[in-house]
Amino acid sequence: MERIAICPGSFDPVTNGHIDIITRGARIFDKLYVVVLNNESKHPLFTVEERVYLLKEATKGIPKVEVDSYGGLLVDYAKKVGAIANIRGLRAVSDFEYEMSITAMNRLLDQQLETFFIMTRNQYSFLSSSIVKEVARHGADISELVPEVVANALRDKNK
Ligand code: COD
Repeated sequence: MERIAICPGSFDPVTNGHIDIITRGARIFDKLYVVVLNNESKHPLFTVEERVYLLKEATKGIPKVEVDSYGGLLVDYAKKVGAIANIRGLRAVSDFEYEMSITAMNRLLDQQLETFFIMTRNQYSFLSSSIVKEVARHGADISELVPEVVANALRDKNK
């Protein structure tokens, strides 16, 4: 049986921290669906279509990865693609509380789906989409923090 996982997020936009989690997650499973979902508490800079495009470009070279988007619940998407696992990244203690609450909610909605956490690499522990957007808005060099296609897209947005 194929072991399928999902890696959900806002990905607004995808950063090198996300790419690291996606690469490491894809090594463990037979197939990894990276899926752009809606986070009610965030106001995205990029449209869903733009985020999917950037993710597709940035994950081109990573085997077993497919990029998608979904307008509903994470657990429903997992069922739709036959996933047994949900991969999330952890940076700091500050991520933990939030991750605990969404993991508990997802477990309430679906007892079968298991959530796995992959610890960030040291060099990405401070990295978030919000920080990247903020510094890019002020014209700082973000080329070490995001895939090239994202750096270009941010430059275009801030023109
Ligand atoms: N290093 C390691 N991991 C990282 C890094 C980094 N530098 N940066 C981000 N990550 C991890 C995050 O911890 C997260 O696990 C993942 O990458 C994606 O991050 P984001 O910020 O793009 O995505 P989120 O946290 O906004 O995603 C939230 C969801 C969209 C998954 C959530 O809102 C959701 O499930 N929405 C659908 C509706 C639903 O089902 N709701 C019920 C559950 S609350």
